[in-house]
Amino acid sequence: MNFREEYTEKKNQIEEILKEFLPPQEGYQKIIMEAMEYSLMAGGKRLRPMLMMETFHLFGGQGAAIRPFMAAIEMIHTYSLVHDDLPAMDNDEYRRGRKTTHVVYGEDMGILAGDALLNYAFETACQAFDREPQQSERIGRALRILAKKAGIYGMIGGQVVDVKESGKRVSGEVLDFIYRLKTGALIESSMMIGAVLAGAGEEQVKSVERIAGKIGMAFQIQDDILDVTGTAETLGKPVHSDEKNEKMTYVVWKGLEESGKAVERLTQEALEELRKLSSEDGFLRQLLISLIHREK
Ligand code: GRG
Repeated sequence: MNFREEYTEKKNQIEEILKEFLPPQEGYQKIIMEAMEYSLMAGGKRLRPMLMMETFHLFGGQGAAIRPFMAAIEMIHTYSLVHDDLPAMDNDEYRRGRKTTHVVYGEDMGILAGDALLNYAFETACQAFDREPQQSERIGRALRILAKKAGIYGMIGGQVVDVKESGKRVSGEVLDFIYRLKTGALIESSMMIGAVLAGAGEEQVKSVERIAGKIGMAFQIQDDILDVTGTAETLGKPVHSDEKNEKMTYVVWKGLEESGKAVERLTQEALEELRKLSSEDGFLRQLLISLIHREK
């Protein structure tokens, strides 16, 4: 199997896991379950659960505790996209190739669907306690990582500064802070949770956090590049959104060429550190390399 085939197979497995953990569509509040499914099952690269699963395997992880966490991280990621698309934020009409959640279900349900996905992510992750009660200590540590990296010291914190600084020419230091938190934190938590659930030691988890931090930064810079060079058809969302929202980006700061070099350099640094954890030239390495030249 080549890389593309393996990627598609793994992505399909993740889609099955997501379906397994979605709430049944019933009760007076049924509409919110529909909106949750609409946004969660809209496609997307499924990068975060994939990184989680691959890191879990890197450290020889076994057992079912990882599955609810894989669903949970994609729910949190999806909630962030749903809220980011709202009129009060980026006010975007398309995401993952289809109408955004608030456009289909109304702004009120768009807000609530995001809230619901965030809360349900933790309800889902807690199911790991039922599936692997003997792993409760690891599951507790994984939950702590998930909560922190999604919150004010992670993704939400980064988004706050991003929104607050829109339209201003921020310093490199602030831009770095925004990228590390807004995009990096969730990627860090994906890989760290995979490591923790597999029983990796403290130093190994720290190393995974550094690797994921670099990958997160590279991923966001590539996102900036694609916002300038990509097409709406390929990306499934509008292009030139940063310009529209007067966002200071790495591309605005350093230009396209330097930004491309930064993506390459950060990824190589991550791969170097990954080699110290495992010399295997497996799927995870190929996945990280594929992100350098991703087109969506
Ligand atoms: C609203 C609390 C809150 C946070 C929003 C993640 C985020 C912060 C905003 C979304 C917009 C954006 C540019 C985020 C940076 C991270 C990023 C590049 C997200 C897109 O992730 P992909 O490319 O999306 O993995 P798919 O659709 O493939 O899952």
